[in-house]
Amino acid sequence: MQQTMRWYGPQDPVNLWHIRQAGCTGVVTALHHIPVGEIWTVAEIEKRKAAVAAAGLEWKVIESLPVSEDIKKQTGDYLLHIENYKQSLQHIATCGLKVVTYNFMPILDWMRTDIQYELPDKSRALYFEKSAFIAFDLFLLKRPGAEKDYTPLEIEQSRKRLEAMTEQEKELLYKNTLLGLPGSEERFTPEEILAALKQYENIDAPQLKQHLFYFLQQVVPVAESLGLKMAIHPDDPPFPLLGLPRIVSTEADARELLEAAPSPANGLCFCTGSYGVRPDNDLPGMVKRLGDNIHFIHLRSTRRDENGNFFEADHLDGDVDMYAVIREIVLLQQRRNIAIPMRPDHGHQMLDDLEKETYPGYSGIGRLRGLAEIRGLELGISRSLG
Ligand code: DNO
Repeated sequence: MQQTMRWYGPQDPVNLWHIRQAGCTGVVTALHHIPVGEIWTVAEIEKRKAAVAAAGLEWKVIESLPVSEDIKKQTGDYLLHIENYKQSLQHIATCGLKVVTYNFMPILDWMRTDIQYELPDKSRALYFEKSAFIAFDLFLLKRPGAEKDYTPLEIEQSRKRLEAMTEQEKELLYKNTLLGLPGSEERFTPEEILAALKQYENIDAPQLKQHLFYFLQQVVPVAESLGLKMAIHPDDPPFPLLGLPRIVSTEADARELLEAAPSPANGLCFCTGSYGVRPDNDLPGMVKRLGDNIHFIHLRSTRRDENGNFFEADHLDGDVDMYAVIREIVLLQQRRNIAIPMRPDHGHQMLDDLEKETYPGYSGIGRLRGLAEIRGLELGISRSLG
């Protein structure tokens, strides 16, 4: 695999030299300052490319060229936004970049209830606690109609969970869940999120899928003609939240979206941390079966419990069989005769990370540990396979 780390840009406390010292040859980054729906200009792309090159690194993957809410809902300016998206792809290709990641999750990207969950060794991880999330939805956000999404037992457990929380803990839960888009410090206000949720009232999963397929049918031929590869990130976590449809959670979902616009340019960002939360996703099998369309890889593992909670485990621990996944990736790369770009997705806050303020999940040392372990595992597997 081509080893990279995510870099949020010049203000990221984990700088390009740190990333290079971790053993990466490239980075994954995006122009977070350009509003979603607008065109990425050649000048702005070149500027970021030059900043990366100045540290002896290469900009390997765009993560993300975001898809606007209008495109997801097919409202307002969506046709203009699709044209702008095509224009951005053109500029990206002009600058020599090859892989573009995006997602189709309504309103929110990833969701956790705790971004500083303390593990027994006192390092910190991201955590999704089901009762806390339900408590947030029912009693803090007070989403209209939320009760019908939960069983009486779940509601009872979440009420107890809320009663056990201090005011400060409630405040923190609120902040964590409304974190919004990665790369921005902005959070939604409750009024904003309730208004945004209301707009999805009449969009169910089949409808949202049609919107995704339309988007792909518009954009994929352009990407193909430009020699670009698109890579859709799965839902994180891979199940519906806040009554919103989630449509990229399983192997069947992935297959369906690939079939909606068949092309080598229509591909996946294979995120083991997201797909791996569901026990019914067979990750090594997915690499084997969908491998031709995997253009980017996020490696991370989660550990779930019987109550529907999960935390981000060490990269080689948790529920993901990382050995089996990487073995399939090595075989895939041999078959396709390529090295697929990867990044260690997230990492714990550990050692000096604990004193620093970094983007949630994007600590320097925690990711370095994950990357080092994965790199060793890949080398060992490649050598033993010959
Ligand atoms: C979280 C990331 C996601 C991902 C987007 C891609 O840490 O993996 O936010 O970047 O979903 O569009």
